[in-house]
Amino acid sequence: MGQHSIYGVTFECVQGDITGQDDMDAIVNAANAELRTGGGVAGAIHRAAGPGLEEECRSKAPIQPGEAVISGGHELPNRYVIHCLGPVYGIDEPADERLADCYRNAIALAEEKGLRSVAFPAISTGAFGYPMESAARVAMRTLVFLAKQGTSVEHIRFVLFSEEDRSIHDQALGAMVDRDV
Ligand code: AR6
Repeated sequence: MGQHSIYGVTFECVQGDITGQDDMDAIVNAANAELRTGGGVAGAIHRAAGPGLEEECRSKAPIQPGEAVISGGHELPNRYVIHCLGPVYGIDEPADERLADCYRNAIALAEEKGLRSVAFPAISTGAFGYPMESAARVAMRTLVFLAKQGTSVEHIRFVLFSEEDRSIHDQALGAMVDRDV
């Protein structure tokens, strides 16, 4: 529980809403290929950001599974939104690689912009059907590996809707601590 410092990066898992992360430089969107509003995370982010977000994203779409693009935060409290298209479970294969690509590409964009803090939702685990435990393991494995390699991002927060999902992510993170990845 709480925060873990792993290879110099602070990791944490909290229960909450991805649009309420005022102290983070960027939040990540579990986007659709067209980068439009939708249900779940994408709906919440576009509602909170206002219509300017969809407008800015129009020229960047469509994106492929595993890809990430970055936009301004508009009316959100965050400077940037990083939009990731997760794999549709059972369709976009190999699912674990496409999901790992999302996390790798999101961090690469954050590094390009010199961002220090990024908040992620559990990409692909809602409408796209990725089982929560496996998705959490892929996410943590990928991000801890990036931390080990060295990243300018200092703070990574997972924001999960339910306490159960938070606990699943916290356990997946805990399993990576002290493990040689
Ligand atoms: N804050 C944090 N987590 C949330 C929030 C929120 N406001 N809302 C939902 N979740 P999803 P996907 C959780 O469906 O599976 C959209 O319609 C949710 O419980 O947002 O990648 C897009 O338009 C789940 O665990 O993303 C795409 O078409 C997780 O966030 C498609 O869904 C991801 O759920 C993307 O599907």
